[in-house]
Order: sequence, then C-alpha cells, then structure tokens
Amino acid sequence: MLIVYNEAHPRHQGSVEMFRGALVPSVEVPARVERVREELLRRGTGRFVAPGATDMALLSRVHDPRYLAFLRQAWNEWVALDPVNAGSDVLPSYWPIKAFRRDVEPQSFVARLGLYAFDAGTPLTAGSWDASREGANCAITAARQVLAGESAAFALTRPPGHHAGRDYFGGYCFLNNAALAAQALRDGGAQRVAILDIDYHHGNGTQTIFYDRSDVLFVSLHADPYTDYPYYIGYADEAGSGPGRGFNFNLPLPRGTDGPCWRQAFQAAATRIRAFRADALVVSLGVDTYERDPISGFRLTTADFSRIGGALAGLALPTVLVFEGGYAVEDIGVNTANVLDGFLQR
Ligand code: SP5
Ligand code: ZN
Repeated sequence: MLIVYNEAHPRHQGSVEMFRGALVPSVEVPARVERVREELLRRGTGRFVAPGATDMALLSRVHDPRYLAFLRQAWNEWVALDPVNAGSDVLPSYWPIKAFRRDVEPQSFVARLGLYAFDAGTPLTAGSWDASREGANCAITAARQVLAGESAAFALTRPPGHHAGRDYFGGYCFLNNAALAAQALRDGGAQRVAILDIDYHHGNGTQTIFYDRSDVLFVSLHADPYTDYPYYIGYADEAGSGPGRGFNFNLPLPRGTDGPCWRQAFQAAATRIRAFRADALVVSLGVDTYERDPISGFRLTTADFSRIGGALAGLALPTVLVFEGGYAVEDIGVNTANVLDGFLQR
C-alpha cells in the first residue's frame, strides 16, 4: 500500500472554533496526522511517497473556480481588514439565510466569508490554502497511482475534506479530497467509481458534489443528522437527483452504535456497492467512530478498526483511502494503522 503523505499539513493550524457561544481549542490538530505517520512507520506499514504537482484544471472540475480564488486570497484579505487580524484565525459571523440575497457578493470580506462558509467551527489560517492544496495533491496522486496499477493507496492528510462542497467550506474541510480522488479516477478511465464514507459525520460535501451523477455512487455510514452534525443533510431519503437518482445511499445510525450494529449497516453498503459494479473505490476514512472520540457518539473499538480494514479489502476493488476525521489523538495512530493492516492482511 502506498502512503501519500502531506508534508505541508502543519501549515494549517487552527487554534479555536466557535462552540456553544465560546471559542474553544481546535480538535483538528496537526498531531492527528503525525500520530498516524509515526505508527505506520513503527509498524513498517505501507511505503511513503510524495504527492505530484497541483492540477488546477482538476480542482476546477470539482470546485467552483471563484471559490478556489476566494480560498487562496482569504488570509490576505483578512489581514488587510486590520493588521491585528494576523493574530487570529478567520471565522465567519454572518450568513445569508434563506430570505436574504445570495446572488450579490458584497465588497466586505466578512460578508463574502459567510457566502462560502457553513459553520463557525472551521478556522482558516495563514497556511490553510497551501496545506489544503497539497492535501488535494496527495488524494489525486493516490488515485493516479491506483490507476497506474497499485492495488491500494492511502492519502494521509489534513485538513480533512468530505464536508467541503463545490463552493463552500466547513466541518474542518476546505477542499474535498475524496471527491478529487474520485474525479481523478473517472478522468483516468474508471467508468464507475464508488465512494464509501465511513467517517462518523455525514459527508455532505461529497454527496452534493456528485448528487446528480450516476457515474459516481456515494454511500455513507454516519451518525443520524437528526442528532448530529451536519444536522441539515444526510438523511436516508436523500437518494440523488435527475440522472443521479438511485446513486446516493445514506445509512444514518443512532448514537451509541457499536461494532456489531455498524457492521450490519456496512453489509448493506457493501451490497449496494457490489450491485453498482464499480471499477474503483474511494474510502473516506474517518476514525471518529471510535468509542473514545471526544466529539462523537459511536462505540467502535480498536479491534473493530482491524475488521473494518478486512471488510474494505473484501470489496475487492482498486482502492484509494483518504484520511478524514478522528480526534482521539492518543489512539488515532493505532486505529488508523489497524484499518490499513486489516486491509493488507485480508
Ligand atoms: C471531518 C470531520 O470529522 N469534521 C467534523 C466537524 C464537526 N464539527 C462540529 C462538532 C462540534 C464539536 N466541537 C466541540 C469542540 C469542543 N469540545
Ligand atoms: Zn467526522
């Protein structure tokens, strides 16, 4: 298994997020990826490679070019408002709810920020664009290695990606790494690509990017949005639209879901993916389903992650794994390495 590691990830270093009326320390920290890297190196799991150069044409097929330009400039515009802003993260305070205009882009940076962000929990910092872009390069490189004949590759990167949509960021995500990997696979000749999202949270960005397409199947196991973030999307009746109808499959699960219940839902996901006859698989690999995750509510154990790896390999498809969430930093290395070793040992 190839590991495409994002060396630029520490340049994205949010310090706070808004939570229940207060700024609290970020849980999406550089140590997450460093712990995984250390554990993989300690075990000798996988072979580390560097990503290729940025493919702006591919980025622009998945994301709105205007959004990409906004992201690239955001930090500079934030600091231009007032030089003291250089000491704090960019977080939005204003949003256009349904009754407001969304067709005008106000001149004010803080107003435009609300057009592109969907929560106040995703700090943007001086290096967020560079780290995100290099992370996208990792996911795309992983996909291209699989197209070139590797049976599996893992994009070890942060910030994560699956909450980022065509023209919005949130949920600690700026560029949708899994969607970029899927599009790279399609562009490289895979006729049908399945995306299986097993992060604790619904992958709203990935779902919306492919919602009207039948060439990319999106299947997600996640906490029921009725009780959990992202709240307004991720329900079982979201099946896709137009030609994409039938190619979106959400499996929301209750808080407290344990290994046996999760595996039962996984079987339903696997059945749908097999019926799709995919040429390649992209896995949005979040390990925030872990019993000790600080922001989540499932009860998967460290041993369950080894079984998940085996179950993913059981789909018997060329596979690109993309790192998403997981915030129990102490155990994140073992849990993630268990998935990869479980995959390799099957
Ligand atoms: C990729 C991913 O897993 N994104 C998850 C985004 C969840 N954001 C909302 C959760 C709010 C919890 N933040 C609380 C921190 C203080 N205890
Ligand atoms: Zn998550």
